[in-house]
Amino acid sequence: MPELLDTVLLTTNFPDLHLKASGKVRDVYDVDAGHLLFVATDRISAFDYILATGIPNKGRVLTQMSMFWFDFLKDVVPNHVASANVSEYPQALQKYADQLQGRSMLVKRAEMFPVECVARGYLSGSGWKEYQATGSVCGIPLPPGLRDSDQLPEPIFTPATKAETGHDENISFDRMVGILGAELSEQLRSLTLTIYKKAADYARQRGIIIADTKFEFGRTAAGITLADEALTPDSSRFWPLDTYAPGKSQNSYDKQFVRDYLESIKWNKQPPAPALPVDVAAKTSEKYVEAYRHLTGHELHG
Ligand code: PZK
Repeated sequence: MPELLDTVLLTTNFPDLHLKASGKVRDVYDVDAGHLLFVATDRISAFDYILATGIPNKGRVLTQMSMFWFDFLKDVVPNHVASANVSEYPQALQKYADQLQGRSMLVKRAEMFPVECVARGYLSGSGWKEYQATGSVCGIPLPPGLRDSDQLPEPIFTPATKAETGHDENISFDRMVGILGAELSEQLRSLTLTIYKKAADYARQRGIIIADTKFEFGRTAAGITLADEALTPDSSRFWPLDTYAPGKSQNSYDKQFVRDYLESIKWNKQPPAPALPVDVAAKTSEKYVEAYRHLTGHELHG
């Protein structure tokens, strides 16, 4: 069987580029007036911390899965991708081709909207907590009697903003309207639900429940544009369909081996975050590659 043998990348190293934004997993660099370089590393976070060990192939899976979804959704929403083929990137980036191949996208600079557009098709996480306390999620009343991880009667839109803590803070649709105005907020809500439904229907037929997902949109010459990563395990909750059983929290498609290991060593969830045993990292890598294969029908290449 052919092996995937790329180098694990924890930290990007582009000494002559300006780092515009850095997340737990992704780094974004300025390129020119119209473009940014978006790079997915192999970092993995669990319980809110970046672990000391990278996951082989994770950055390539995230990038190529986003590219799959951007193409899948291209007739519904324009996206920010200019190219993911390094040979088409500007000359100044060619010396980094080895670091960039397969894990990066040259993207069009967008004017980003400062609201995260979350769609939820199932009750989980902060949504489940809020529902237990209030019967609503982000001000949307839900029927009584729902259990942890139940499918909702209809997917809901639950916007959020980046709080000072770096955590996302759920906001009401009315607060979103206060930030972006009614017309744009309604367009983003409608678009978010349309693309979540289309993607989640497709994924469920291929054995993966996308319980919820976060989109980031901005404005480009093409109009409202889907940016960032899209519909990856890092921006979504992926659950394996074959073991789905509401009434309890679900196993994570991708991170379950990591969470189980961290629980087994009774890490106090304070820094420094531990390293992972090689077998835990390898099995986790296989889950990302498997998710890519299930969704796309293709092996992760190169
Ligand atoms: C942009 N982020 C979020 C934070 C990341 C990403 N096409 C674009 N145009 C302008 N700005 C952005 C994008 C995109 N995508 C997105 N920050 C800037 C973010 C941290 C790490 F990878």
